[in-house]
Amino acid sequence: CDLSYDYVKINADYTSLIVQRPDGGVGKDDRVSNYSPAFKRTLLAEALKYIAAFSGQVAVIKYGGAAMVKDSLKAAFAEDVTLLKKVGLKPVVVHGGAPEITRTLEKLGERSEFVDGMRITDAQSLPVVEMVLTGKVNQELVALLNARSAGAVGLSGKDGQLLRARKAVHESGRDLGYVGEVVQVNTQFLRMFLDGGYVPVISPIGLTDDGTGLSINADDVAAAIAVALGAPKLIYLTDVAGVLESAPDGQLVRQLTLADLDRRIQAGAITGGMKWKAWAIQTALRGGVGRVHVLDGRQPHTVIAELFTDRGVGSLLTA
Ligand code: X2W
Repeated sequence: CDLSYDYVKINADYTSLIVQRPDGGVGKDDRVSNYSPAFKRTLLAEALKYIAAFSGQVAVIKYGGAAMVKDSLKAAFAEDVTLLKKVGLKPVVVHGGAPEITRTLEKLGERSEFVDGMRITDAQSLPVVEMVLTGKVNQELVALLNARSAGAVGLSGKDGQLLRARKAVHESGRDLGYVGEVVQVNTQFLRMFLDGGYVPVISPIGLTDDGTGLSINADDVAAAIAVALGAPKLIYLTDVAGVLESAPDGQLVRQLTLADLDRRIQAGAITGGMKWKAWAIQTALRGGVGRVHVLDGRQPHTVIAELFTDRGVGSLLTA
């Protein structure tokens, strides 16, 4: 069933799909009633097989990009996370928020400068970064999840010393300001929520030993948490279809290994924001995370479509 538009939801009567057309309009597709019983059985059998296999597993999900901007995509993401939790997985959500930080800083008359995807963060901008991430983005997502009774708990890396951090040093020697890297994840604290049936929603702010807050790239935080928890799964929602043969619009690479990824990085085939993500993925795979999924966050419900079907919808990376 290859629909040329975004699937939104099945009608209450289960005979049609509410769909979003490429022009953004919402319409109805009655073809669903024509899908063969064999197709429906196959899809259901696939989904149930994966649901059974994943029960009890931790899945760390990095939420970012377009999925954080458009209301319908935000709602679809919240539905997916809630569903994962309800079928027995233990989702941990790490969110970004770089575009919103940039916009807020601009309103305050500050321009953002990035070095290798890291925002140079001075003493004036750090409270703005925290305000947007922990105060706004985090709490909005917690509210969306809990409107669906997901049991979401908003945390920054400061809470319970969840993310112990140190100042990051850039290879060029350039001072990035209040930018950090993860030194240690308090997994005991996180497990407390997971064991209690809650969904941790984490803002990427770390804390140094002397109590200084540091801003950390959210892709890195997601990888560090997945490694520390021994999570079998790490999922990145991005603004591209997945890993592509060639940027920006090459064929989607459905499966690749860590060695393939290493080769692509060395060949300079991975550029822009994806470079940072690629390093985080290397860290995760080397750290024992079994499967890393790179998904298109511009489409609704890619998380469940990837996890619960044989073919998946994005790129799957394994060690
Ligand atoms: C990031 C934190 C947010 C983030 C920043 O200030 O933008 C650093 O760059 P995305 O949306 O996942 O990029 N921190 C040091 O990583 O957001």
